[in-house]
Amino acid sequence: MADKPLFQRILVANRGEIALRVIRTAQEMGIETVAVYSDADRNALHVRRADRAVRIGPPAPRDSYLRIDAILEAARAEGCDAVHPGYGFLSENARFSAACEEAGLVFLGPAPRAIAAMGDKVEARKLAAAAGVPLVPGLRQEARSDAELVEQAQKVGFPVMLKAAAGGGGKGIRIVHHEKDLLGAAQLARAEAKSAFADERIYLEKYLARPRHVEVQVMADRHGGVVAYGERECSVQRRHQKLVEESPCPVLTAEMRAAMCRSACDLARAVGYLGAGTVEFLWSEGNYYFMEMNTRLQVEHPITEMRFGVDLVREQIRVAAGLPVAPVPEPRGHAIEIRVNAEDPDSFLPSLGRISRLHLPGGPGVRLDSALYRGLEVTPHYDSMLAKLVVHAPDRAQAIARAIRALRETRVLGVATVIPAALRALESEAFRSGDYDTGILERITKAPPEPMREVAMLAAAVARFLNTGGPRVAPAGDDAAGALSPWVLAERMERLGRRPR
Ligand code: MV4
Repeated sequence: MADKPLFQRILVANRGEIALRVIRTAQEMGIETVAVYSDADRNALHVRRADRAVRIGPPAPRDSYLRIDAILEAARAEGCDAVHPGYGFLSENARFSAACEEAGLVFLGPAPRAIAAMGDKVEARKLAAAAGVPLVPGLRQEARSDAELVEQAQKVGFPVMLKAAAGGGGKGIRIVHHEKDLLGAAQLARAEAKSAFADERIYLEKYLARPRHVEVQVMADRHGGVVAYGERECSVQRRHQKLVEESPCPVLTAEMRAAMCRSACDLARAVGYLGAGTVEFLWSEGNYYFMEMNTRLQVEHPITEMRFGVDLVREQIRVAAGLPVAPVPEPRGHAIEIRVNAEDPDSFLPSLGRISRLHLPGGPGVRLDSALYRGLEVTPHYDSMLAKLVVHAPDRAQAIARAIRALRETRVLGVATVIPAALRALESEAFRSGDYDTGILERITKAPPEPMREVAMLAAAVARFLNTGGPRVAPAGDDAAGALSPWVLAERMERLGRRPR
């Protein structure tokens, strides 16, 4: 006989692949789920897979997935006892966490105070400093006067970076190379911060050239227990949108990893954290510096799950129910995640349309977290991420080979995806060497095309298309015959508005 479930019924306040992800774990734990959906998501998989589903409004997020009142009303009407916020939307909204608790619902995340403290980057910096976590040299406080700003900038030395206290994730940052530009930049930064966040406070840090983005996954329980599940390397990004993440970080020594994990746990303890969180660091020339803490489960959490053999959503549910966090298993092998976004692979601009054909990858060490189905309409209302491909292998080289193999198996027709860009990154010398930084994707994207190779591939594809007389369900094979296989050609023709054959 199974134990009594930890909760009766969880409301999943999200959509897409993360809503499905949460529903899956809840089902395994014998917990019922309630989905919420906007009119755009009537036919979505999260709606079909949940035990129940409640419409909360029109497509625009502010009219649906961001409506605290509508979501709490759905939870009340359906008799829920807990709420999972997923990521994005209301996941880092202190008012939502508070409103859940006030409505007698367990919020599967940290308390409002911890969310608010980490949402304020200046407050987070103060807490981190007090907990002995290394910071980028700079101001401990918000810059209260121009004189203070100039004095601090001179002390840490140019270039410096101005950041909005209420910012994060790349919003409201500015690099200043010369003292003569400092006060002008500060004025602009304040104005920008005021209009974007209704909070004009800014602070100053030494600018680190070509850092890596390395983050630590933590989990905290209600009894003072805090654990870390190693790190994730997230430097393969463009304009603060990550594309590929891996774990472990290829350049971390065991000592550095232990120190980062200890710092992350110290910060979590210092803010009285509960549940899953991520402490982001900048890594530069063998040193690490606190950047910010994200008070949610992150998109890239599956690479941690694969390497540690844990289910982080299960742990979130267990600690929220008052159980102590389970011991952390020994990590094994190497994991890589690729985000499958509906975007043009060159410009990274959103690509909209209906998924007309779909072939999803499988095989050893492959996990696909996806809400994709044939017929899905990709609309401009939500994030462009359609799915996440996650692979796990005994070592890094095998993980890269596996990721490339699985990406080549994947076929999404009807919208453009970033799969070609991800393949370019995985195949690049910079990525293979492990010696890369946050500029990697920009450098690869800017690299001049190889005309002869392009021509050769096109010629091979055209020849094959003419020979076969149309698309076949064929493996992509090698570059010349495969990267532009009949499937890919069919996709291109379809995008030109013509049906092949
Ligand atoms: C920095 C930095 C260099 N030096 N701070 C960008 C997002 C925001 N959370 C902080 N960011 C950065 N802060 C100092 N002192 C470089 C970045 C940065 C970055 C950081 C992580 C991942 C990608 C990035 C891309 C450009 C700049």
